Amino acid sequence: MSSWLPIHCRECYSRTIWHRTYRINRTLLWMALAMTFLFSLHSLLRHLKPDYAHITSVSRYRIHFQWPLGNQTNVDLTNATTFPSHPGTAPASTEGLSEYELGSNGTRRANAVLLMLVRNSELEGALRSVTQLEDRFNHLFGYPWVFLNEVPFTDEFKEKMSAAIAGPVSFGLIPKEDWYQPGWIDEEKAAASRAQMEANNVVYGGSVSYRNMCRFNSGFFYRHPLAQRYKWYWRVEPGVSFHCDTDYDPFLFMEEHDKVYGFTISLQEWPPTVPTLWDAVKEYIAANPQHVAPNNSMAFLSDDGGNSYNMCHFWSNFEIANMEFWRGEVYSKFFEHLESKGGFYYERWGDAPVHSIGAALFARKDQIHFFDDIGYQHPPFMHCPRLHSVRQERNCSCTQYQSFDNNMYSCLRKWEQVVRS
Ligand SMILES: Nc1nc2c(ncn2[C@@H]2O[C@H](COP(=O)(O)OP(=O)(O)OP(=O)(O)O)[C@@H](O)[C@H]2O)c(=O)[nH]1
Ligand SMILES: [Mg+2]
Repeated sequence: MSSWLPIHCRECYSRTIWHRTYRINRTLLWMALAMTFLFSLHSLLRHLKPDYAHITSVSRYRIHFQWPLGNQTNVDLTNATTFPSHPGTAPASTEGLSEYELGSNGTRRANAVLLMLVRNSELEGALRSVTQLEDRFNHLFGYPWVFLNEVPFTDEFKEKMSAAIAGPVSFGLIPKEDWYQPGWIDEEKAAASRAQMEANNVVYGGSVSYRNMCRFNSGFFYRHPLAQRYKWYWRVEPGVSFHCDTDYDPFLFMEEHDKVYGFTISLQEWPPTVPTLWDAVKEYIAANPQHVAPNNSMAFLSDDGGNSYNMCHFWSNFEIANMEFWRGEVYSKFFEHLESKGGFYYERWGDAPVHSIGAALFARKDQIHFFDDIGYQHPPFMHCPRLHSVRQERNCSCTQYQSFDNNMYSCLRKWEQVVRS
């Protein structure tokens, strides 16, 4: 208090000060209480409501405001159908391409592509998948997208998809010989098998187009001209969901750790779709024992040392993998052998068991990676990261209770036993 104040005022001054201080303290107290309440509510909601956690995450906004993307390049190679793409032929030269490229954020980036095989009619689901992966991952990296189709993409598909993606986008037409049922397949036998499977309620049992898709994904997609220049791919399907942020580069992770194949969900195949697949595999191994990798994951595929197939496979609608592995001599010969059996049409061999068997037998087990930290859903199954800390760090909009990992038909426990053995 200043000494120059008249004596009689000193008391009233001190009362005023006390009164004001009391009022300020009370206001501060209320503000602190309100802040504490809001913070507790926020924490509670982040914990209970994963969607809320994602929407309010700081890193989500960091992703939006960092690293402007480079120019959009729309390359339409819809008519790029002349490429000779048969399994066993030498891959087209990738000379002159550096192993790493510079990403749109100026950092090192892998030679990788986000790849979707899709029908024009699936535009809506495709846009949802693409928007989510851009939001959860590709903002940071600007990896190019490639869309493939056995018929030309419509203008609407190309326009809407290009508008949804900030980086380069290409649309490619699949060569007829890579897609349609080969002429040497006995159509009478194939039709009888389809009818039987349909009668037995095998999913897609009566569908030829589903078989075309499985064969293309098993042995052809990585030879398409638009895929050929890349080493790594992330396979994406329409109608899938990505539940967590991926703020590191999984392609560089694969590259730097000498990985070949990455998955999120593994499960059991339906036996009626692959009655003779394992016989064909055993025949191949017997004729080419030198192709089987040391320290492979046969124990993931077979519970009796390779005699029979236990139906376990990696669910191939999500894959982050090395296309050079598929293009290499070993897998190419393996695919040719399977193709020669006609099982893609006489039965309904899926690309998931075919890829899984190829990766598990011809790569070392440490070259296969389980992406536990990527929350992913392809209805009806989902994988959600197991650790609470990871779900929080990555702003996951899923809970462990929804995860297929705990389901009795999941092969994850078996995979983890194999890794530990
Ligand atoms: N262009 C084209 N793409 C197809 C065709 N059939 C399937 N696909 C695509 O191939 C992928 C796998 O097909 P899906 O129908 O999803 O097969 P699935 O995942 O085994 O089965 P769902 O449970 O129906 O998802 C998806 O990306 C489809 O968009 C087709 O006839 N033409
Ligand atoms: Mg699907």
